[in-house]
Amino acid sequence: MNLKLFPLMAAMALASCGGSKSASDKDATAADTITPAQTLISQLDSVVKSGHFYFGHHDDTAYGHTWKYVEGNSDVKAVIGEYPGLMSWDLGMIEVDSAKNLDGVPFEFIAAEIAKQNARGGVNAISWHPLNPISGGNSWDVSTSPLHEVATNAALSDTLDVWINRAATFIASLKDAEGNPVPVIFRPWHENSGSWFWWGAGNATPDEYIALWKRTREIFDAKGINNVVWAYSPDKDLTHEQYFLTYPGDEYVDILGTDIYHFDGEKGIDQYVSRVKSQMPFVVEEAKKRGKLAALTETGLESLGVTDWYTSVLLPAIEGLPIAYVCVWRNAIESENPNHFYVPYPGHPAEADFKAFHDNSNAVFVK
Ligand code: BMA
Repeated sequence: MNLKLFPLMAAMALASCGGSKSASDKDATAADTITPAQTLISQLDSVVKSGHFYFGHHDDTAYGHTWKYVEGNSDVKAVIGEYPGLMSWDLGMIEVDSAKNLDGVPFEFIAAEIAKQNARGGVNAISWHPLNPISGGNSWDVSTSPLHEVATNAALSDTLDVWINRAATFIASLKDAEGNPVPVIFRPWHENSGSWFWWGAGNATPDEYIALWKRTREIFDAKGINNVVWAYSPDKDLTHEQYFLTYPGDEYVDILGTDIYHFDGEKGIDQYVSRVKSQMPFVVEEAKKRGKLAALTETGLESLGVTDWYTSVLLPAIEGLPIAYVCVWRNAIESENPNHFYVPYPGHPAEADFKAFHDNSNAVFVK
């Protein structure tokens, strides 16, 4: 399904469909209250109201199973002829002023691809896997727990502020060909209900996590950044209470998300479907009550050993759920990580099913 640009809703309607308030919103006069972020919220909302959802893929145009940095390439496009409606990117390493992110993708390239995807009428989402600010290890280094210390460690607090500022500066710099800000979904501090990241459960109390989120938001707001749609995305197997234990609050969040992956191939089908079906309905319900959007912010089956995964597992799992998008993770290059891919590439046995998913579902792709 390709729906070109969804017509943007009338200016006044935008204000009523969510959009957590930023400092710049508060300062704006009535005539210019429609921020780029609100425009994107409206675009996502229109898709949901029409019964569709954006299909997303991480690092889609950066590299694929057999190629790297080939202008215009995309494994999604190679299989179905269109780009994913949403592209996801990661800021990991921007905090230390690196020119490339943790997977080797240059930030200049990311900025250019974000502009191209925006010009196609597509959407961009940004995650962030920053280093551990005490150990200098990666996001998965939980040998130290920075958030237990940040309130009493001024140097650490300063480092965190500098790091968040660098992420904010990059996002503020995202512009289209005319120099207008490009709105993006920003999904920091994700999967925090698990204990694998230094900001996750076990390494931070709920209060410490919420303080981190607020700190992040305050730094962005102080810079007057108005092109960010904020997504909260804890992981799987959460009760309603657990999901909201670390929720920063309606003022800080625009999208209620969840990351749920499919593990264990054929054997794991029932478990995956039941994980989605036990969590997404209350997420969708709460989003609706709060005037927010909902999304399956990360999902997928690595290697697609279940070759009809898209139509026989994913679609039944999300059936009837009004969600703005579903994003699968990256297709790493074969020579570096042969089994790490989430969309089929040409010649893979899941190709025909992915085409059927494109042709027959309400997933949105872009030309
Ligand atoms: C993980 C894997 C890693 C990657 C990280 C950040 O899920 O794909 O190889 O470095 O995401 O993109």
